[in-house]
Amino acid sequence: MTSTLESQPQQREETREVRVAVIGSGFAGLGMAIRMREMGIEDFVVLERGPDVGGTWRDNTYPGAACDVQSNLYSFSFAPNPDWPRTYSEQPEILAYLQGVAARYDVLRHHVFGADVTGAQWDAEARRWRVQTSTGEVSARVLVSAAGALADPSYPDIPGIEDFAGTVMHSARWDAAHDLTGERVAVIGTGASAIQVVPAIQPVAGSVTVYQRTPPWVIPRGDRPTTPLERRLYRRVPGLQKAVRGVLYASREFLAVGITKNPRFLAPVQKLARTHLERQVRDPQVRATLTPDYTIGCKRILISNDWYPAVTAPNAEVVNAGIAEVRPHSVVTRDGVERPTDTLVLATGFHVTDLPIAHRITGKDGRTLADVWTDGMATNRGSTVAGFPNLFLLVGPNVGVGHTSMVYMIESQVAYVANALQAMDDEGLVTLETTQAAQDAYRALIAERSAGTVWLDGGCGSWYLDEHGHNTTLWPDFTFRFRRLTRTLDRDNYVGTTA
Ligand code: N01
Repeated sequence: MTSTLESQPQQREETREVRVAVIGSGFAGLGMAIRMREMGIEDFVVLERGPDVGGTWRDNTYPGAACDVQSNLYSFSFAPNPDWPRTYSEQPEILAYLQGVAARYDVLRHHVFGADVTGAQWDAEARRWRVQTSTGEVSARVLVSAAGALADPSYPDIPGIEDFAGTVMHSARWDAAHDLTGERVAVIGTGASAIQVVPAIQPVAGSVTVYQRTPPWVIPRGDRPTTPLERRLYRRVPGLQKAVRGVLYASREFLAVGITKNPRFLAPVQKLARTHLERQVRDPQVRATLTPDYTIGCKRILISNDWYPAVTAPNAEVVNAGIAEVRPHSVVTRDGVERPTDTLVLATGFHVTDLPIAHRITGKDGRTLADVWTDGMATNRGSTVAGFPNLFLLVGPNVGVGHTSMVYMIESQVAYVANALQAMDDEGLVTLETTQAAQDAYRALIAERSAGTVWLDGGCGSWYLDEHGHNTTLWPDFTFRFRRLTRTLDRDNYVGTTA
């Protein structure tokens, strides 16, 4: 489905006016679009830089890409899918699910694909957001950024990497046309993406060398195909699937106790991970290389049954000497060893604490979000920022979760933004802006709850923490507490103006 903006990108000169512009069409942008339609709001546009919906699930097509949260939980609560083929779905099924939801809830006609948002400024006179995109300009009363935290790949700054003569692929920008059969592949990184891609490519590659900076803790993956009986039952008795979802939610929330309250409660999980490693890796030296020296949960807990078998296969090797440089046909480690290499796979993560979209959104006083966040990302409820009227962030600062489904957090935030839109309607408000005091109080709450979490005390460095060592990415508590905080609009924390 196309829109005027999309179909006439060159000819269009006038600015399209909408009530709400949403940036991004992943889980968050779609959830927001669906919710607005439910509220009777049709005057909105979703600006999506890619060619399709799906966000990270459209972009991450590397072999083995899958979700490490069960699909019965990692899906919209209002759109259960009785037909998930596996308990933990793979990327193509999740993308198909999102495409199906977008079609079913009829939000595609609100989309402009190929619309990369290059800038957005608050126009104080018009009291609107002026949004520039690669397909034209939009003027919106309200701007919702659902651009995602795992949207922009982070490329490592390794000497010589730009002169590498072979193929270089980031895990989030996979080139499916490139055949790895028989190649000498170097994988940089051992995070959630690497532990999925390595087992998928190791059987076909000539060799795989994994350059590890920090070993991850890995626990078994309880994945299995769903049975026809299960699927039939879910179709006939939707309440059953809902109950399963509830059980999954509750069991995962137990992890929040250890992660955010007292890391001692993580001891059994760490024991499980250690046993998993010991069972799958016999060689004591390799085992030592693969054993983390920090508390489990400090970095994301990874789940895999085939990571250890893959990295200990005869054609694989884990190297933790550190990369000194990349040469046109090889990788050289700090111990002086040079390994001939055909393809470099960069499983090196994303820009999370330095969100690129933050450089593009300019508030009331002419400063961008990045400018006002130089000493760390701060918001009210992960959703609004003082000095940025009528701007809402989805999957913004301190909304991330490592132990459960991001979709739960997204739905909490979407409800919050919906309440804000409703309040604007009810009170006839033209602008709504959170106060600095509310933002400071929320920041203090995040700092207080982050103290004692395994992310700060677990003995590791991670992208969860910003350059000042503060947690600006994850929600440091039970997720139901975030839902409670965002269930209604904290109206006292906002200043509204009428026409
Ligand atoms: O990225 P990461 P990811 N030289 O940042 C290493 C989600 N996700 O794409 O740990 C050498 O976690 C870095 O080393 P270190 C999920 O939220 C979900 O894997 O910093 N190495 C690390 O090992 C996840 O948390 C699923 O020492 C360098 C790796 O690269 C998030 O995406 C699946 C380096 C980066 O790990 C990101 O995961 C996949 C350098 N210069 C991803 N720079 C699901 O299943 C970085 N590294 C839902």
